[in-house]
Amino acid sequence: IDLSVTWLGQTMPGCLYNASGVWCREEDELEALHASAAAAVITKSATLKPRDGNPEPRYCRTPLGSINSMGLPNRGFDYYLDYARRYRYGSGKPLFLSLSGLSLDDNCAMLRRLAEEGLPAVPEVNLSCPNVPGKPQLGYDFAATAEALEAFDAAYSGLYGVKLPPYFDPAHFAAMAEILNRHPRLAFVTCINSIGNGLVVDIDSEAVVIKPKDGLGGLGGDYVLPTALANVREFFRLLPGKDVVGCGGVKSGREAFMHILAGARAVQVGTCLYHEGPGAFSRIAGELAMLMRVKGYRSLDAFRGRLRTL
Ligand code: RRO
Repeated sequence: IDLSVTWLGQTMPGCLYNASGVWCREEDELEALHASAAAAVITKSATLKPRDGNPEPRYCRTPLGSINSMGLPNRGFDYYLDYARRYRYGSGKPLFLSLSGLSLDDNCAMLRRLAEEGLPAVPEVNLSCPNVPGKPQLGYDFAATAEALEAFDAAYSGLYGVKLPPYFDPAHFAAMAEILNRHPRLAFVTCINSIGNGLVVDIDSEAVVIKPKDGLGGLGGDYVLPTALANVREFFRLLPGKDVVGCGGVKSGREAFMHILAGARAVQVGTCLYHEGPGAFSRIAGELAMLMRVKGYRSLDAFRGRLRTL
């Protein structure tokens, strides 16, 4: 069974890697991902300057997934750029750099720095952080997203991707797709970031479970799988010639299969990785290969995007 994926002008050894934010803030975590069965590595969303993030508790596991309001804690762009300079690209595992500037200027400054270095690392610009108080998610402001993509094109000359928030209405899928399709070097979209500003309530304490924003935070895990699949399938249909990376609710080979059937080129793992650690990648890849064997599929191309309708 062949789980390899060819995209962005290269072939990676599998289809699974981490969702940005999980197991990727520190170099030792990134190295553990690289040493695992993950097929690629993406760094924690970087801001120009290092950030401590929001007050704790800011992450909570729940029976159906997770809620977080980390608030973009990260080592700052220079730290991840330095990691990218030393990264072993020859391993065949691509390195993605997630960028989440606090302003359009910051995002463009990071993209220009990356372009100057001429590294093979690929930027995934995060248009969907739900957790910085006072900063709305860029991906829900269509005019601002259109303006941002124009500026990214001017700042960066290579292929790049964006991390999108979940959308919930066909009119929004269509409007965002029309904007994304104006940009040929926008090679992929990652769907989805966490479902923003959910509220988890603990009955015993009669309280919220995380401190920032009076308990509001981004949902991940089982809560988000159907929303993630809808976003993957709709953008797969609406963005011909671009790739869709599936992210949301993947905890076994079954959900990875669903994402690929819906059109995903590659699949990211967030909440499950947070709870299980990098050993999750070999387990999920083995389960996916077993499911494919039972179904008679020998490659991902044999079923990608072939989801049937009734
Ligand atoms: O750091 C965070 O709070 C965070 C970010 Br930047 C993001 O994009 N998605 C998320 O769930 N948390």
